[in-house]
Amino acid sequence: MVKSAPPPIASRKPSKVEGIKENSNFLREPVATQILEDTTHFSEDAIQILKFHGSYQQDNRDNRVKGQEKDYQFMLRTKNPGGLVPPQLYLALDKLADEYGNHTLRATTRQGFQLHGILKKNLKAAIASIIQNLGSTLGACGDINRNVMAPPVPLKNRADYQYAWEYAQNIADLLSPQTGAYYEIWLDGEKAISAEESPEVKAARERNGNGTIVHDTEEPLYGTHYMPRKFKVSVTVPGDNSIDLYSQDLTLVVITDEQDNLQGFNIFAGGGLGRTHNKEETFARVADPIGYVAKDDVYDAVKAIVATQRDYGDRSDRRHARLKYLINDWGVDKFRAKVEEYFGKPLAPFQPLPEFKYEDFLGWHEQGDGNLFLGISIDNGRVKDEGTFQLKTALREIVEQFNLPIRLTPHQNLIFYEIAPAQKSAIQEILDRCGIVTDPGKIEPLERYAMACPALPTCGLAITESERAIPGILARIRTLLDKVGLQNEHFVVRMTGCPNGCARPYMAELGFVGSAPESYQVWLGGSPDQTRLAQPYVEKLPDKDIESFLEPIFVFFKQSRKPQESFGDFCDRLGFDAIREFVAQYQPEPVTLTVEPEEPTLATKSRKARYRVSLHDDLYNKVKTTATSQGRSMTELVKEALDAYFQHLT
Ligand code: SRM
Ligand code: SF4
Repeated sequence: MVKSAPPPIASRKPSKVEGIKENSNFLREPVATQILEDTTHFSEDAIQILKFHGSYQQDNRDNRVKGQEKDYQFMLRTKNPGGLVPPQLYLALDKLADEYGNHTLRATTRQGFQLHGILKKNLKAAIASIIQNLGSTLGACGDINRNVMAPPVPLKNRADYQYAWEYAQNIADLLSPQTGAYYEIWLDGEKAISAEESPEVKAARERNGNGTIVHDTEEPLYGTHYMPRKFKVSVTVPGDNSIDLYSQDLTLVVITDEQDNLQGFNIFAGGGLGRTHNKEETFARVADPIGYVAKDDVYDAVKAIVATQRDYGDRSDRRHARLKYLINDWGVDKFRAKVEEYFGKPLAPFQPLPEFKYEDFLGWHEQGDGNLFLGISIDNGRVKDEGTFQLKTALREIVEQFNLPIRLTPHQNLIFYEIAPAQKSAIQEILDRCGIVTDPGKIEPLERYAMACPALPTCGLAITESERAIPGILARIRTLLDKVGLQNEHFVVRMTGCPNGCARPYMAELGFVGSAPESYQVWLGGSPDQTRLAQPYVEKLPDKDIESFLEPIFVFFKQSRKPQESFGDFCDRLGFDAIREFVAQYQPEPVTLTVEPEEPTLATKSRKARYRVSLHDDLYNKVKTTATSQGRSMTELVKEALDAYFQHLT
């Protein structure tokens, strides 16, 4: 096979960020200079480079006041391959959240933690503390390989799961940036105390492999410009879709023989979800099967894919720069052929796989070696103390007392593992005392399977609320399901405050994507196991109209579903034309509003008078919303409206 030709000179002007990366001296400037300045925020160029160090400049959007400086603060994101958070790191993060952050931690959809609300003057101390406590934020954001995901379930008797953890860590090491900038800036040049990477990985990183390496640079794999855009990898086992594999740039699926020996990996590539409203050329896309690689060649194959995207990904238009667009524009065959040039030989054919399923591993389980694990649900990933709900306290106490490792899940939950059976009751006692439900059967299933991104007030790109809105919206959906006679029904609901898709709404059965203030684009038809892309059904659904919008669809589902068919599968099978047709002819059952006399009269007191008025949903909802917004009762409002009407008549 011929050596790969040098990358083409870009025919179009590179984007501004490409210049910022080139001038950064491998991620040093302008961050290194500006971190020493007594200011509240960084320059635009520094903000771009800071992302590679795992931090975003944000401002508290609740505190914006016209004419005043923004309330600048920083988000820090940790990189935890396979979701592993050692106990020491957890305690450090818990402390940092109180010392410098907003007193919460947020488990992310890629198995990391985020801290919010850190002031610039505290950023260095916070990052240094994370590094000194066995963590890292390097490459958690920016145009580089992001956190490598793997199923969080600690099944010690399943060799394939152990391989997934091992290779998630090794791929993370293989693709980690080599610049000294991170330790120079945040640790004053001290070397970090971190686990030694495997010599096999080190050798693989340095191997040239037909042009996968950029010679004579501090970053042999990335070069001066790093990747055209973020790059996302996961490693999983056949049948386990807890990592949402179809949404990743690159997924490796562990293939073992009958004796559980590792043989190699199936490769999927080209998934990605970010898009922009009203820009058809941007879209969510599911990954394609690419081929199979034997275990000894896996690092070279990963490097070949990274090099293909590095050299041929779009560097002029950042909206078209993800690997999914390259694969979409080229087609899988051309992409595979280019990867094989860098790889130096053909990829083997993709091996047959069972169906992929989603499981959340909540509650108490045996981990396969006599010890236990416990999956704890975290609503939208937010670890906090609030009233009688003391999740942050509970997690801290458990880690302090039992020194347990944590695996963050790709669904914003966490798993404690290596629990000796004798420790179970004491751990349960802490959780009970702190008001944390551990029996998954007792968690409202809509909440259990839902996810929402942070959105307002921290995310600069949010168009609508998400994390703060979803509890109310799920409660309204539950009320509606009860009303139409679907009491025990549940499905996967995911919400984001904008179309970037951080909570992977396009893979949900019901996806809400912020599209205008207080309005959402609604996606229907994803599968309960996240193996199929949903489709957009409406562009702008005002939050207040959720009930009147969903009711006919739920009624149609109830009437026409197959036994056990899920909501997403139903929408996909019937298609939007059939759903729209049903909705158009749907006559809602009238809702009864009880109007009571304001001041009971002697006559009515004795017989408890109640007068009933029937309203259709839209009018009922209008009355309800107006009454709520005015802080008045619905009865009062209806009475006033009727009085006005009769006055008008006379
Ligand atoms: Fe994301 C940008 C939060 C997972 C697609 N994402 C952002 C930023 C940093 C906003 C910004 O650029 O200013 C958000 C910070 C909000 C805040 O206040 O904390 C943000 N993304 C998140 C997290 C925290 C959401 C969560 O609920 O957990 C997730 C962090 C994961 C991690 O630990 O690394 C997160 N983001 C995702 C995912 C899901 C995934 O990776 O599995 C996606 C969709 C998959 C994909 O990448 O295609 C995702 N985030 C984006 C995009 C769109 C990328 C694109 O290709 O168009 C942006 C915007 C961008 O990159 O320009 C973005
Ligand atoms: Fe922000 Fe949009 Fe991501 Fe939500 S989906 S965190 S609003 S970028």
